[in-house]
Amino acid sequence: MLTEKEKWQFDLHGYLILKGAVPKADVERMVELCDTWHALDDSELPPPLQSYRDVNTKPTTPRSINNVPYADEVFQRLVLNREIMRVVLALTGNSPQLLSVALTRNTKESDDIHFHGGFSGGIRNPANDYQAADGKLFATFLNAGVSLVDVPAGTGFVCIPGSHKSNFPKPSHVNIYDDPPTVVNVNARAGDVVLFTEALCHGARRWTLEDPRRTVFVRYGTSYASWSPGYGPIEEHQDKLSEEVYELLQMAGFQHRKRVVNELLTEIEKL
Ligand SMILES: O=C(O)CCC(=O)C(=O)O
Repeated sequence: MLTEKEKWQFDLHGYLILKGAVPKADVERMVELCDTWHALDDSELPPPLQSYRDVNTKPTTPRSINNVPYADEVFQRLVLNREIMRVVLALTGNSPQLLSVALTRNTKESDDIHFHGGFSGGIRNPANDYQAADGKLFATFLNAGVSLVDVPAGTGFVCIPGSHKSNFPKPSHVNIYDDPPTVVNVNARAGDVVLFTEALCHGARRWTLEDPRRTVFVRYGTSYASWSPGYGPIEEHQDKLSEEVYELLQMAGFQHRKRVVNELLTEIEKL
């Protein structure tokens, strides 16, 4: 499922770039929906869409609209994207759970996002863990950052490569505007995916273009290590989801193999 080179890269850096993983037509549709919904107040969004933070009280926090797969099938296709799922299945030992899908917009006025993730006081958090052994990688909390626009150098996603394995606290002077090799700024193009473990220390530089940055952050965990009671399908809106997406959103025991996983594995093996 992962090539030897991908395993080496992910283990070394804590992220992979999946170039052109999302079809152009889907990217265009997601941009259209992003612009439509972000023009609305929270009270006007089609249920169960909801902002992560209220724009009226936090106007400079980049606004993320959650639950978007319930409102359009393009996001249901995205969460089952074969390239993304090829990596997610390999990293979760074929036991994934879709945790959240956030359609995010950053403008020139949006705050930058300081480093978070990475070293958490020396104790590994089982809900945000990373390990490698026996030729396999394992991560319990993943984020697929799907870029819907071209991101120029100097803006957007930044991380400290390798920090997912760090055992020492980051010096306080290291910040998101530092240079390589400590800090790397990933310049994705529209349709590219930056897939990283949330154990990686990461953040985002301020957006500098007039045209907003639009990104979908699709978060996955292991189906048996969910750490928030807020996760799982929203039962009263179940009819808006395909069976596959509904099952992907569900918690499941360690030994339970989801049907959607078997379907994906069969399809991926044919590729
Ligand atoms: O905007 C970005 O690329 C970073 C987002 C981020 O920090 C997060 O999703 O936790």
